[in-house]
Amino acid sequence: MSKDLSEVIGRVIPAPENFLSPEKLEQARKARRSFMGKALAMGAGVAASAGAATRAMAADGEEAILKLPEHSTGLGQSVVTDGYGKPSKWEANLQRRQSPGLTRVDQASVSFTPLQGLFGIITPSGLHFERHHQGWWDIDPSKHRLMINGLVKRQRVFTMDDLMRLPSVSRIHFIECGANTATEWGNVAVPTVQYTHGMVSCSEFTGVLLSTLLEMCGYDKKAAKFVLAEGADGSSMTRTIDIERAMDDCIVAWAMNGEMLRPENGYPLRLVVPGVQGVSWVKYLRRIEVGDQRYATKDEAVHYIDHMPDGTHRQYTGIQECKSVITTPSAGQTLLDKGYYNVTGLAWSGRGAIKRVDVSVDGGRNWRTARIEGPVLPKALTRFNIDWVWDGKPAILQARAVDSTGYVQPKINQLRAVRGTKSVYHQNAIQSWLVSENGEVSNVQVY
Ligand SMILES: Nc1nc2c(c(=O)[nH]1)N[C@H]1C(S)=C(S)[C@@H](COP(=O)(O)O)O[C@H]1N2
Ligand SMILES: [Mo]
Repeated sequence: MSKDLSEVIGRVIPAPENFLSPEKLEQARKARRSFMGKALAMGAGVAASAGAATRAMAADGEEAILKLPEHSTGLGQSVVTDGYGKPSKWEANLQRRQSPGLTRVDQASVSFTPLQGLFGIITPSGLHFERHHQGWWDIDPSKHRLMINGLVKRQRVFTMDDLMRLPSVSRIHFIECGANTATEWGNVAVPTVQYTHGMVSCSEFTGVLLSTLLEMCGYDKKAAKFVLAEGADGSSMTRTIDIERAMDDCIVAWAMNGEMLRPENGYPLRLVVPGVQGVSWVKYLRRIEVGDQRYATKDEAVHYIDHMPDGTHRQYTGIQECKSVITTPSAGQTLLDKGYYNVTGLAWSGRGAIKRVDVSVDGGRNWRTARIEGPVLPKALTRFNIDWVWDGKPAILQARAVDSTGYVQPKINQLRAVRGTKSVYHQNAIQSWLVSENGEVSNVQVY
C-alpha cells in the first residue's frame, strides 16, 4: 500500500452479536450517513449509539481528543481485588456461543469460538471452543489418576504430582473438531465464521510427552502397535492412536496458555494429539493402554466415520488436512465504506507448517499471496493478512492455504468429487464470503 491509508481506510461492523439484525444494520447505516453528513465530532458516539461496535476513524477536531475525559483527570480503580482478571466490559459481546442452527442439548453439545473477534494465533482460554459428549466436570486433581497398562513391563498409576514432576514441554498447537465446517457439506449457509469454523482453537499446551511415560513403563517396542486413550467422564471417550504418533509429539497436558487447563477443556489432564481431530484429544485422561491392534471403540467404529460414495466407510481418519478461512471480513459483518481493508484470517495443517496462503477477491479467478502476520509453527494456527481496496462492487473473498507437504487446500467441488455428499467430518474446502454492494457479507459456495 503506497497510498496514504488514512485517505482510504474502510470500516467493518464486526458482527458483535451472532450477526446483525436488519434493524441494527439500518441503525448503523443511518449513523454512518449522519456521520458523513456532519463530517465532524461524534464519530465514535454515533457509532456506539447504533449499538454496533465499529472501530471508527476519528474526525478532525472531535471532542474525544480535544476535551480531557474523566479517566484522564480522575482517580482510577484500585488493583483487581477479586484476583483473576477479566476482559473489558466493552468486549462483553465476544463470547463462545451455541449455534442458532443446531439443536441444543446442553450436555452433549458444542460452543463455538468467536473467530471473527480474535487476533494473532492464540485463542484466549475463556473463548476456547467446547465439545462435550456427556457434560464437563471440575475434577479434584488430588483424586485424579492416570494409569498406563497393557503391553508394558511396568504397569503404573500416576498422581498429578507424579506427572508434574516429570520433564515437561510447552508447545503451541491447534485443536479442531473433525466436524468443524461440517455444515458446508450440505451447502447450509451458516451465518457467521463463528459457526462455520469456530470448532478450532489454538493454545500453548504444557505437559509431559506421552513418549516419556511409555518409556518409563517399558512399553513393548516389538509388539506395541497402538495405544488406547480413555477419559474419566461418563461419555467413555476412548480413542485408538498409532504407536508412532504416540511416541512422536503427543503430550499428556495439564496446562493451557500458562495456567492449569480449564475444566471444560479437560482439567486436570488431557491428551494433546497435534494435527489430529479433536475427538482424539481425550479430556479428563485416566488411562493409556498399549496394545497390538486397533480397539474399534464406539467413538471410532460407529461415530467419527464418513460414508464414501462407493459404500465404504472412511474410518480411523485422524489428520486435519490443510485449511484456511478469512475471519474479517466474514459472513455476518458489514462493510460500511468503500476503501482499504486489511483482510485477515487463519490457516493451519495437521501435517505440518503453513507454507503459503493465497487470497482471491473475485471468487477464485485471481490470487495474490498474503502476508504472514506472526509465527509459523507446525500444527498451529497461522495468521495471514492482505491489502484490499473495496470498490463498492460485489466481491467474493477466498483464502487458499498450502502446507509444508505441498498439499493445496481444495475447492468444495474437488472435495465432493472424492468424498461424495454423505460425509460429516473433515471438510477442509476453500470458504467463500460474498460481499454485496450494500456491504453485507454472507456465506456462499463457489464451485
Ligand atoms: N473425555 C472426553 N474427551 C473428549 C470429549 C469428551 O466429550 N469427553 N470430546 C472430544 C471432542 S469430540 C473434541 S472436538 C474435543 C474438544 O475439546 P475442547 O472441549 O477442549 O474444545 O475433545 C475431545 N475429547
Ligand atoms: Mo469433536
